[in-house]
Amino acid sequence: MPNRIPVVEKILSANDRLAAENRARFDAAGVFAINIMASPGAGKTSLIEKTVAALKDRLRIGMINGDIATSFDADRAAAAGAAAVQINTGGDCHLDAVMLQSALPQLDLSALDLVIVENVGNLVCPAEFALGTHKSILVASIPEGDDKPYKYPGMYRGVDAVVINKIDLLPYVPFRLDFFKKGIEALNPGVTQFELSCRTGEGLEPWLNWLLAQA
Ligand SMILES: Nc1nc2c(ncn2[C@@H]2O[C@H](COP(=O)(O)OP(=O)(O)OP(=O)(O)O)[C@@H](O)[C@H]2O)c(=O)[nH]1
Ligand SMILES: [Mg+2]
Repeated sequence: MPNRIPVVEKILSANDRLAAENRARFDAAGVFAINIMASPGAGKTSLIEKTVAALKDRLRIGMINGDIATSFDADRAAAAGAAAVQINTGGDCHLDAVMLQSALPQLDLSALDLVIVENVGNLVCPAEFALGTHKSILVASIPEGDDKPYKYPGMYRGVDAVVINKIDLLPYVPFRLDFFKKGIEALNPGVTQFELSCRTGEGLEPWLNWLLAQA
């Protein structure tokens, strides 16, 4: 009997294959796409509103919002000046590549430079599903508490940038910024970080400049 050489082939999951197709569509259209993830209420839509308002004269921006129900956030992004599409997951706690794929035909990618995807508010599941976007951004916020990197490591590990929002609340909420950042550093060394307030506008400039440079 001949010796057998086992060939271990990495078989892409169905989601990863579809994510690659989404990426190819973005690339073919020359669109830079980001996936914004966070716990509920961290300020994903607020950050998108501020970003669209600040950059809409320089970039043509589309937004795809994933929520279990309502179109509130897509309406907010549209009011800020983005071409906005709503995906209602009907209970699913995250977006996946097939949901994004089915939403893409509703956006004219050839008329856009930047697509911002707002994922479902959740600090666990969205990290596990690639969408095909170029960068993943995690929005953290002061009222969530400074222990979150330690308790939700999967989310902090895989992202390209962390936005720490609601710094205007630092005087009112116990939050050890150094402890929080130490946790991020342990999971994702050297990851790009921003400290800002969507409410006051403080710290938004470095985030906008980074995004412009990426896009
Ligand atoms: N104090 C303060 N409040 C903020 C800031 N950014 C957002 N908020 C408030 O936080 C709440 C949630 O903001 P959203 O932008 O809706 O948060 P989200 O992450 O999109 O929420 P979901 O989509 O429901 O998960 C709103 O009441 C915002 O006004 C900030 O920088 N400072
Ligand atoms: Mg939102």
